[in-house]
Amino acid sequence: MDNARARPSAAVSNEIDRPMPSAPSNRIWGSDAIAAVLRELDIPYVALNPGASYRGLHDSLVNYLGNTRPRMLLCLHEESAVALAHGWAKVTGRPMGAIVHSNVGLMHATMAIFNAWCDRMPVIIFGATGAVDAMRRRPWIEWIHTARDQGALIRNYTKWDDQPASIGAAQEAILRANMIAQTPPCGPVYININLELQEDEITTLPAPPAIERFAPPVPLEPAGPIVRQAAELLASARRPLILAGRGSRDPEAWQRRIALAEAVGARVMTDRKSGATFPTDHPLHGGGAERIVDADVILSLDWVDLAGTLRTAFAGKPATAKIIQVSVDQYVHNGWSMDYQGLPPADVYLLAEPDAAATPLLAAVKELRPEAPPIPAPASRLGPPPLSALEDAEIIQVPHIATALKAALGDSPVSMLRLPLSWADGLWEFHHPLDYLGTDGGGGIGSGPGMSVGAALALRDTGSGRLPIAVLGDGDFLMGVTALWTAVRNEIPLLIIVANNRSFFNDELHQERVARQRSRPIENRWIGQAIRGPDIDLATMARGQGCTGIGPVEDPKQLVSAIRDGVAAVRAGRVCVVDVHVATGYAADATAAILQRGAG
Ligand SMILES: Cc1ncc(C[n+]2csc(CCOP(=O)(O)OP(=O)(O)O)c2C)c(N)n1
Ligand SMILES: [Mg+2]
Repeated sequence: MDNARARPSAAVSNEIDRPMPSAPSNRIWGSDAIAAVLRELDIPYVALNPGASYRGLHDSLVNYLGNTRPRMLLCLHEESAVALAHGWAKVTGRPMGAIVHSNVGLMHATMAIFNAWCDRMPVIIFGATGAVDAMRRRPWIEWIHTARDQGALIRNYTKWDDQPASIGAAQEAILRANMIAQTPPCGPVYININLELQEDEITTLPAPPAIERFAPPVPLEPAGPIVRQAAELLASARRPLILAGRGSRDPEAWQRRIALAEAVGARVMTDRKSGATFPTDHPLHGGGAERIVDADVILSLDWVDLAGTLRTAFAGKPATAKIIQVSVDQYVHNGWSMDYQGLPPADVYLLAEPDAAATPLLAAVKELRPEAPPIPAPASRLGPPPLSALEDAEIIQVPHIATALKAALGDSPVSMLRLPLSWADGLWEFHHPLDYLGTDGGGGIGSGPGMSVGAALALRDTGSGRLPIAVLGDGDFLMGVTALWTAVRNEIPLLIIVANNRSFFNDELHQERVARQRSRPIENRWIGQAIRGPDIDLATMARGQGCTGIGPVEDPKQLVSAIRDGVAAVRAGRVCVVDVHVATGYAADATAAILQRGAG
């Protein structure tokens, strides 16, 4: 058959990548049995970049399972394949698959795997290797693409990896991977399926495993004296503070956090490294270092880098408040990466998942203090600059993007999939766990586009009714831009606004700081940093992949209409990139945060 004609048109969504049926046959291969477990586990998608090392599995997914449940999402780079799965997990809390070619594909994927690891997100990565039996290796290519211990490449930032030696072991490995990835602290896992296992014919398909007997464990609610101890501290505190760190996207857990804070009148701080965990316009929300210093009891709900936060607030002196730490994070630490951060003091340590701990904590606190203290009057909010600011401005500043988004969107529900380093706190309020998804986890730029596509897919498939918006830096966008093709190909609506300062600007700030320390010209900070001459036309890059591309928008007076057009395009189901040329420079608080503790 003519290959070109056999390919279905991408324009008809239920025809995307639908294979022609295979002739009925009783013959099966090892990779069919492996693919069958993915179906049993209801893994919805596998994001992949192809490679001969897993051609057996690839065939089984297409011709044995018919490319449905799981369905392939072809990516143009392995880093985007894993980033897509990471973005999916950020919304759903569940893993999807990513498949990467033997060693070389895995090497490309490493940065994204590290991001998922640091973000404690479940992702199941499948890989492959050439024949373990050297007699069966094809000359040259299969030798360079075979490694003795491929998992070693990523073992330091995955929770578990395996290279099973039989079909039964492969099935068990997939079940175990699914459990481990989703057991808090969650994280990426890797299964390497060698060529023989995939490509050898088998006589019988093993019986499907009883999936429900291999489900990830439900996080335990802490109980007993330790909960009582924490509740007593909270209930008797005069100035309690909750540091709401990593949390789930579960709206009920969100409500319990609010109830806990209100029950004891605790102030609540949140952190943009993590997704939204508390309403940012709640009267109890907000504050900075002075609030940490002032508090007499601090409850950390898996706050990322509690020790560093305390050390900064107390200028290196010991924290004066009693500290309650609620986290299971130390279960996943290893000695390679320091993503476990500094060692925080803890007067009471609940080794529990924060969302599971909130229920018994709330009950115990209410028993000790049945009358909740009055809620303070709401503080005045910063919010975006008024629309008139766009009339008066000569150049677009990052906060103006918030102004234009507000004007274009009104109150319609959106999810901020990502906000850039230059975005100041308070520009956008979060009222729901899906209002904001946090950052990359590992501080590896280039993840913005891929994670946004995965998150937008999840928002689409779960019928969230939310418009997915990612505001990305130009450096982040450019490193991962080809992920957008996967969104167009699979009809995943997504709005990307690039806060384009034509620079890796975060690092200009670092060069400026060094120049100041050394009394050297700060005027040179842009060299080796500015993405200029030629300036890159991001809208053209977007259009080249089938997106709607708008911009560059340089005139502040044009910003609202450009973003309105972008929103309309996404509402019509498209992927749209609006390239907004913004001034180089960050809001003062964003600059200070970056220089003290922010991006490197
Ligand atoms: C993979 C990777 N390379 C380099 C860095 C160092 N780095 C941190 S932020 C940044 C600049 C990001 O540029 P952009 O996305 O345009 O944001 P801007 O700082 O300009 O607002 C760089 C290069 C990094 N964190 N990760
Ligand atoms: Mg930039």
